[in-house]
Amino acid sequence: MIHRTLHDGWRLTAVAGPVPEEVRGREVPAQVPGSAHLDLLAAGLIPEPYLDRNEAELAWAHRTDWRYATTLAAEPAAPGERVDLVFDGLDTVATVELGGHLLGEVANMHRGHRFDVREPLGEAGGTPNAPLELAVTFRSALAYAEERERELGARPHAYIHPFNMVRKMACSFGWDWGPDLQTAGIWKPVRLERWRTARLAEVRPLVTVAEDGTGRVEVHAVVERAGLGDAAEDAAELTLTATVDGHRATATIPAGATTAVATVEVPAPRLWWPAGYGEQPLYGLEITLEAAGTRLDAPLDTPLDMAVRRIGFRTITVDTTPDDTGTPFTFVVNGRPVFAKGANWIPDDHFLTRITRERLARRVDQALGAHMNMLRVWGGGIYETEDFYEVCDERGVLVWQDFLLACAAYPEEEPLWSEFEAEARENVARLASHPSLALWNGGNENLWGYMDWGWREELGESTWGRRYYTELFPAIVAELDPTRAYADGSPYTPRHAPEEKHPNDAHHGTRHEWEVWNRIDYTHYRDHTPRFCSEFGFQGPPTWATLTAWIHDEPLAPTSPAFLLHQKAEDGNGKLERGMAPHLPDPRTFDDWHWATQLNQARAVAYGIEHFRSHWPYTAGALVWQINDCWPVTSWAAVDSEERRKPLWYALRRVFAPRLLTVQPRDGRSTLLAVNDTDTPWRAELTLRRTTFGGEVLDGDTLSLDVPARSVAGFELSDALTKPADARGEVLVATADDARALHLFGEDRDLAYDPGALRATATAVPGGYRVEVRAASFARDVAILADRVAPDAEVDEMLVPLLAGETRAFTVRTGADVDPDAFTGPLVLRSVNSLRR
Ligand code: BMA
Repeated sequence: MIHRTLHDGWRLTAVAGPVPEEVRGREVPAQVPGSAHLDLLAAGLIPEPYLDRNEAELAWAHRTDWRYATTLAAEPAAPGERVDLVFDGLDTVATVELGGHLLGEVANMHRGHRFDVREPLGEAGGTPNAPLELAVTFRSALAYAEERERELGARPHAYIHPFNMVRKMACSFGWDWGPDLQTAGIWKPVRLERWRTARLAEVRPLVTVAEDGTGRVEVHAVVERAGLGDAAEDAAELTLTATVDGHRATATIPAGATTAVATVEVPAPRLWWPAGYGEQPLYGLEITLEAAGTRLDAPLDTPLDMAVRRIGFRTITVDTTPDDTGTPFTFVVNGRPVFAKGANWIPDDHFLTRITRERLARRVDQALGAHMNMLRVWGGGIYETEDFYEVCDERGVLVWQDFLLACAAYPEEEPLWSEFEAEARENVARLASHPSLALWNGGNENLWGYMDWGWREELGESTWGRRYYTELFPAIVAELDPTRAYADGSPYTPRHAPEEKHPNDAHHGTRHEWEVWNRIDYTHYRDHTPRFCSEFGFQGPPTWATLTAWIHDEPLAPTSPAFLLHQKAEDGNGKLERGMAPHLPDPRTFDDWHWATQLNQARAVAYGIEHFRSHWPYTAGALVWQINDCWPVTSWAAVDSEERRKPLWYALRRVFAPRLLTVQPRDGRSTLLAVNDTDTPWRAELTLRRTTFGGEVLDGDTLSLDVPARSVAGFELSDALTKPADARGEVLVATADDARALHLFGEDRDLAYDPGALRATATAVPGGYRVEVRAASFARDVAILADRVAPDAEVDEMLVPLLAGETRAFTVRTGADVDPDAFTGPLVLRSVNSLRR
């Protein structure tokens, strides 16, 4: 097998549609993999799409057709040789031509395409051909989707465009955190493959661990035979060999057959664990395909084809065995139930081809840094890349992968049915080797939409996707990767037909909590105790440096034009205001608004997580909506598009920490819950103090904490601790080791904080600055908004409570040389106290 990548010499032209004068007919150098917007940007023909209101100005591109072309000089196929042109991904509706031969028409960015190009390359032995033109012409995916909609009948979908009619990333067409910039391009590698006799068309390593600890790697291979009518070649007997850690297995593929399984057993391999449970040993797996017996035309040690994977030995199941109260949804890894601490994941840049492995690694490290052990790849994005999965394999982050359907009814008719089948088969096989892949899930909120959002009336007799969730996808997972758990959708109630039971029932399976944020206050997180909360979240603006780099409204305000274009949620600003009003003082300036909305986002989500974790093992997961952003925007993200951590990230690190203290109501009483998500008992002295903001201790208690591994213990608090003399000026503090819980007796907007509580000094240290902050009186959520001083500045800790008399040193890392006092200025050193009442 000879691979030759074809990434050079591409040119791009807009060939049809309402194209602006300066772009019309212009040929520009094109990057492959890449996308049309990025090529025009590089050529200086369009403005930066994410800046200010440029997104709106680029709407013409929705209806543009694009042509990518390059020249290909390649030898004709030799006798007995196959030559294929392989695209790993085309975005999306495309016609592929080589030397004037039409190779095919495609319409699915979530799968690859392979074309036999022997004919266009010319006769073997003939005169070497002149370079041929290789051209890929993309039609407007929107125009195509609208055509399918007219043909198949409209189906309900979120937002304005019928993304449910074409197999293109749903959020390409805009989302409530994403821009409506409809990309087109050769978005994954393209190459020429020359091969003989047979190639590995599919390799699926299914890895399990037997009861006795033996690792088993079943390598399922599908081969494609050259099929050149050469009887000897087609009848060749082939050998499949799989090697792991010096252990080898072979399987024979008899003449005419195209599948085989080689099973390697590895005695007592080291187990792969999620982060927080153990290590992530990875083993190399090599697979070769050889012609059995002697071949005269190839050296013996040259296989026909080969593949390598990195695998890990572990078992992962989801326990959905009904119990007294309903149906759990608990991930079990190597026999151990795991509380899934994590977040939902969206594409990390709207322009997918800019996302590097390094960027993904930094993002996954931020998830780990906040003590997460799971990411859910949401169904409106993509089947994530090898880079993403490898990074998660290495770090022990479990991945829940949605099939790509979100917030819409999907037709079950052609051409969609076959496309869904093809993409599902390809991606289930492609990702099978990854130890981090924990679950295949049918899609996002489609079962719920059908049940609750008026779709049924709108749909009448039309199909809506039911058979994808309940028939096609589970059958494909069972056939191609029976080692993986499958769920019909999120949210969903396991073991029930979609019409039978409410998919968002708190007693069964997964649940999304969106009443909080959309309609009710975040304290209502406590109204439900779900078995697994796979989505919940609250908006906040991006960090100051990100916001001001991309939005230049004068004056900058939540209602200024560019700011509003970067707030995509329905009534987003209204929900921010109403979400904050019961809790924090009304912000008087935009700076205060920015800080207060970020703080309220962190508070809201932390409130939910403390509640969910306190109910382990009944509740077995909390996945925040969302960890990342795909452009600069006000959103639910914890990390913004320029990779800066919002205050929410720091809150997540605290509430997802292995050991957590939290005060929760139990049977009408304030109770301290100690959550121990580690493998050792948590034995510590627990001190409880009710003090005035000024530091006078009014009541106290000391208990000895002894919480078994991976469990939660509750301690009822006495009235003396929980009944304040002056609700406006007292705080209850519980401390054990490095965990601390606070309990206030009112909302911040009503409390008597001292606005002058903090004194701070900053000094330069190697690599940045050290900021020492002392509280004369209780200060809540102390933060240094370092990016306001220098765009690269990052502080080590944020949202720290300081009791009267306490001092805390913060470290700011930055390459900038600034006046240290900048870090203690009124817009940088923040706390709840600094919000004027
Ligand atoms: C859920 C998600 C996304 C959406 C988010 C915030 O519906 O599945 O579709 O972005 O809520 O509204």
